[in-house]
Amino acid sequence: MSDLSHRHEPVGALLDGADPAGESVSELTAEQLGHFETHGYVAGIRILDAGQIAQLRAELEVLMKPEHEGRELWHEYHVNENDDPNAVVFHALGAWRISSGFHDLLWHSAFIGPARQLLEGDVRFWHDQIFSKPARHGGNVAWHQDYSYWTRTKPLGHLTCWIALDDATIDNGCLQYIPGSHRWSLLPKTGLVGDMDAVGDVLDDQQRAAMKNPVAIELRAGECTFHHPMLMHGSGPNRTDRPRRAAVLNVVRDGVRSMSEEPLLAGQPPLGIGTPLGGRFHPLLTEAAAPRD
Ligand SMILES: O=C(O)CCC(=O)C(=O)O
Repeated sequence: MSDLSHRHEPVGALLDGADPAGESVSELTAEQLGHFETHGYVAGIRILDAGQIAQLRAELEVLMKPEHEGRELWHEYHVNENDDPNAVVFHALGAWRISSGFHDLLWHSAFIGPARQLLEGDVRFWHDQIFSKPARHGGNVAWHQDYSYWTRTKPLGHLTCWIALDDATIDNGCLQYIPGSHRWSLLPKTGLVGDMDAVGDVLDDQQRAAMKNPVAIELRAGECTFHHPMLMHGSGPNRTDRPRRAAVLNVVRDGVRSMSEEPLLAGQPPLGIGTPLGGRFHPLLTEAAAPRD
């Protein structure tokens, strides 16, 4: 099994002839940028067409079987982040190293263009994630800020793109945001799964009041939402008959540095303190050239 992290350009057909309906764009409007600035997110951006969704779903089906080829390449692989078999959250980091569609997604102009605008600089890959909740017994992801998990990289210049591989609704556990919370200070980690409201213990009264007004980010399959690394977000359980699968791309503005002597992700060599993210595991992302014949 070859490790696709050696390849810093598309290797398969995911981006060939994409978007027959011409629905995806590679630039956000001033209004969308203003929404991100004010609320900490911008949602409902079409990024994948039906063929791309089908390819990624098929690849994910393979990746979710623990015995698949290339399994040694994951940075993290949790069949269930929870101990509770009735609240399953499949969560894994490193799909881009193993599976061509998840690899090529990084070079998708409909992702890189908006990411460059929101970061106001060149886009460098941090890591990817898969979050998948099965039908009927899918678990919740507790309220958190992404940057609580990333303080080993500085300065703050990070961005999350969450891509729906199924229609995501409040009923099957779509993302929920607390608009404006990206202006809060950094909170400690209080658990990724389990008690949804564990973060309540570390909030002040004003923040606790704001938590009463979450916004459900309902998306059609193939749409994405971008959120700020300090934005408070979480997602509820899935008790519906439909799965809720998502691919997540986490990127940084070029120049963000490692602040750790340890490897930033399991299975990587350490970058050392002060070294900008780069090299094989953190490529600079520029749009793929026009589709090949
Ligand atoms: O998919 C989910 O429910 C949670 C995703 C999340 O927390 C993230 O992408 O930062």
